[in-house]
Amino acid sequence: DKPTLAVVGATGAVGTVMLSILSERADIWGEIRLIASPRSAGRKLTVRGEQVEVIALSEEAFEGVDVAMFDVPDEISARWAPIAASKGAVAVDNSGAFRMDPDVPLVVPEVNAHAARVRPRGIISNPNCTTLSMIVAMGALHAEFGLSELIVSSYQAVSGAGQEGIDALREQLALVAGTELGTHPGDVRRAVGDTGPFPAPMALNVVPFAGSLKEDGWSSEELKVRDESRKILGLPELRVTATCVRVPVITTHSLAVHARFENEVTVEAAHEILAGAPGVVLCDNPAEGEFPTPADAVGTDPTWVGRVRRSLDDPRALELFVCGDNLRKGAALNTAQIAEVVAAELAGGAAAR
Ligand code: 11C
Repeated sequence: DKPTLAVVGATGAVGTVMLSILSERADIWGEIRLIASPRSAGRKLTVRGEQVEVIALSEEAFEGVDVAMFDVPDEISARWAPIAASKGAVAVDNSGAFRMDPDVPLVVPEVNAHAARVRPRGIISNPNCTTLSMIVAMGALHAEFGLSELIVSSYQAVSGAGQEGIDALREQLALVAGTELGTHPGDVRRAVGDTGPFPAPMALNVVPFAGSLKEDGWSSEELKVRDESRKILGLPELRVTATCVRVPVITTHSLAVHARFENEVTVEAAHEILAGAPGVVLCDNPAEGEFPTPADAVGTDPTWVGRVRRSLDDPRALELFVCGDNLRKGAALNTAQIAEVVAAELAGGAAAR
């Protein structure tokens, strides 16, 4: 029998992408049950070409579920993922609620699929979209050269803040389009008024802050990039510094990466590794204007890598630029891939019994 999958948070920005990804990928699931808040119950959504009615989140909703994906805020996951697990489902959670729990693996199938097998709480976490947008490429380079330090700056899309973020940027762009705004201090801020989920206008701007403020001036996003990269790569002492910046892009996060390794590196060797790495596309021919941009990468699955250079002052370091769709590999796709790893394991176990 094919396993039963539950999608919790089916109506959100990531949930919507999840339904289209489930409709595109190999059809390994039996029932796909759509779960959301009571407010959305009764709505009909399309998955695998069929209309499915959304049911309200409740304990009973997890009866008979083998794998339950959660694309909901941290506090909803914190409460409901353990309930799904107690009902016998493997919970694959895309929130920040469990990522750093030592009893919850943090999985990127191209990098550490093996970690998904050990899940004492019945929960597997999906990383933050900023970490995910670079980690497949960094995992491939680490396997060859041995990573010792990461210094990254992110260029994060507004959809990282959900549908509210997308709506805010679209409204702001409509307000500034065709004007002379962006030439005097504060003119964009005054024209835009309410900045929605962001601490400053997103139109005609870049904002050096994402997430919430933590100790010593760091943002939650910056700490997540550090903590999660260490856990996924199995390098608890890895030196990581991140500066997370929001840019006026709808979807697809980018990162400028300075990566230092144990061994000397060459661009040729890095190109060869990246060109052969599953889940990575090398797009690096600046002479022909070829490098990744969010406008080209959006809606695609891979991590796009370009601008690969050896640091001028350090033969052990590479500079590169990566782009990854934050709603696909950064969220829904990676969750779907983890769920597929679990489904394959469950099928193997059933056969063995
Ligand atoms: C952003 N990366 O771009 C965030 C959104 O921990 O899953 C995802 C937050 C998280 O705003």
